[in-house]
Amino acid sequence: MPNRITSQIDPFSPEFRADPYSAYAELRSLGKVVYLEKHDIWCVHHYDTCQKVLTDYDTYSNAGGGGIRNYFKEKPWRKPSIILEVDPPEHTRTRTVLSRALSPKVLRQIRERFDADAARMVAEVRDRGEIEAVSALTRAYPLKVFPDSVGLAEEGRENLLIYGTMVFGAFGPVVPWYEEYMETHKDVPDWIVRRCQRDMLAEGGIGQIIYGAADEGKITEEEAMMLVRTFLSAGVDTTVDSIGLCLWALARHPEQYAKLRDDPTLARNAFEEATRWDSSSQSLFRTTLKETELAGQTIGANEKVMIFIGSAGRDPEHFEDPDTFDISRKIKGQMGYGVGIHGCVGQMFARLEAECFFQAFAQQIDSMAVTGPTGLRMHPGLRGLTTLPLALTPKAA
Ligand code: OVM
Repeated sequence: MPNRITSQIDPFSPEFRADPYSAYAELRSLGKVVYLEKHDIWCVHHYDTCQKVLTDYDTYSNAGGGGIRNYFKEKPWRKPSIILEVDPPEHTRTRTVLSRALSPKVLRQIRERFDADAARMVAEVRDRGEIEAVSALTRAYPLKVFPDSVGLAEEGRENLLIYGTMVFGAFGPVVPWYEEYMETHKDVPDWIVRRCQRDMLAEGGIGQIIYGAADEGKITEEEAMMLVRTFLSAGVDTTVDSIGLCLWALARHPEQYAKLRDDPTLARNAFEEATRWDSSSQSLFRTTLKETELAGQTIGANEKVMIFIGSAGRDPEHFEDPDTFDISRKIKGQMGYGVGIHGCVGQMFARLEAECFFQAFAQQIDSMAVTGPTGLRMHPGLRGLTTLPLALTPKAA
């Protein structure tokens, strides 16, 4: 193909994952649309083109699958999601049901429990000196409050994390570790689907709100099960990783954490800034339904496009001084949750969850320091930490 801009950058390589931001800067300097030869896919990495691709659903389809694998050519690993992996008009009905289940009214009722759980979990570690913050806090807290809100029993919740790795691992190319992982945990998908049934979900939870929509005839019983599956697929690892990355960012910027400590009401904005600066969701995929032109580049039909929303957050054409992490920045339209009709349906839930957590943290912790090497998880769908050794200094009682 003539005149196309190509790159050898491999977004699934360990080097890229260790430092995606210098790769993004290189891609942004190459041009608006780049062909990644290693994987035979197109990519966009500026704020404006990311937004363009994500909002033009007539051209850039979700039915081709949420990851690099093209469902128009290959069989999906599980039944495709009935909200993420469909286009309008099918998408509209299921999206409406999920939005209602996560409405402001529902969230207002959940807030109190988020606050209480966050305060309790921070109190449990505040005097311990040194902690491993992922297991003690940033994994433990979402793994408690999210399934509680859905109405899931306590037993076997660690399966949610295993399933999350299966779901987000499937976004990348097939690699040996993934195939082994799928084999080792082959009973987990059935466990998940069982938990999505009506009789497994506690009264008063958001799982039952979904089944309420089935009672009203808005969706079928089977669709209700599939929408609860969406909660269990997309609701845990995403927040584990984004809360973890935010805590890590704060720990590495003591002057920013001091602002939060002195004014815990900054918690929500701090999380918004962390989501712009280092989002757990770095990239999304679309599949072209027809030949199209984007920023002067012709893209054929049935091609995969990788959208680097993690790069959009660092685009100097949209954000002033984008590499600076500043929790009091006025942030407009950061794209860490995506944008358009497929923009994260749980984003208000995620923000609330994080706000309660960082508020509780800032109320109890005076300062913190990273005391050892951190680990980055290496599966392709999400960026996040495996370990974060932290020394905590509590506020004076
Ligand atoms: C779903 C699903 C799974 C993974 C991610 C996602 C980011 C949705 O099962 O619907 O949205």
